[in-house]
Amino acid sequence: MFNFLASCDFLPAVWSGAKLVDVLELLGIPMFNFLASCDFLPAVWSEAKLVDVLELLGIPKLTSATSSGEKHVEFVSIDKCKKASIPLSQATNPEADVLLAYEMNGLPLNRDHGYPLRVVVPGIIGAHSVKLLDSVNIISEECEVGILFISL
Ligand SMILES: Nc1nc2c(c(=O)[nH]1)N[C@H]1C(S)=C(S)[C@@H](COP(=O)(O)O)O[C@H]1N2
Ligand SMILES: [Mo]
Repeated sequence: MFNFLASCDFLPAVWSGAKLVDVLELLGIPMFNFLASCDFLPAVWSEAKLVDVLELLGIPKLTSATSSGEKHVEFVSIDKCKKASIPLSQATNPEADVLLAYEMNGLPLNRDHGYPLRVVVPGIIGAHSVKLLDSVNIISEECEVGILFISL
């Protein structure tokens, strides 16, 4: 056991390195301005909630399967390069807050962030948040998260 643990690299690590904040200070970049110019900070979205859109289309809140047995919601990008799916139960759960967003921080989405419309799925890896959204499909089997070609 001792040797096994010693050879693992998924245990908490002790790093040697410089702190980003110190490097920025040395370069004379005040941290506040640096942060203010970043767009990887939490964003404020203008959006429709996917749960409400699905409800308008006849799929009620907290549905885990349709009458014909579909259990997943698939998102496909305009260029067809990107697709991903989430469980229907998540898509129809108001507390899961899955968004169809058209503005970020009060401005229309730029191309990099998915103009004209993108999905935002909180709580799971970004690959599910399909940008440049083209279609939303109700499907039977979970779709493979796919970058079919290099997109953004
Ligand atoms: N159309 C499209 N959507 C996409 C991607 C992509 O390559 N193409 N990348 C995904 C991945 S892997 C991530 S992490 C997020 C990043 O989006 P953001 O940084 O603009 O929020 O977008 C997702 N949506
Ligand atoms: Mo990603």
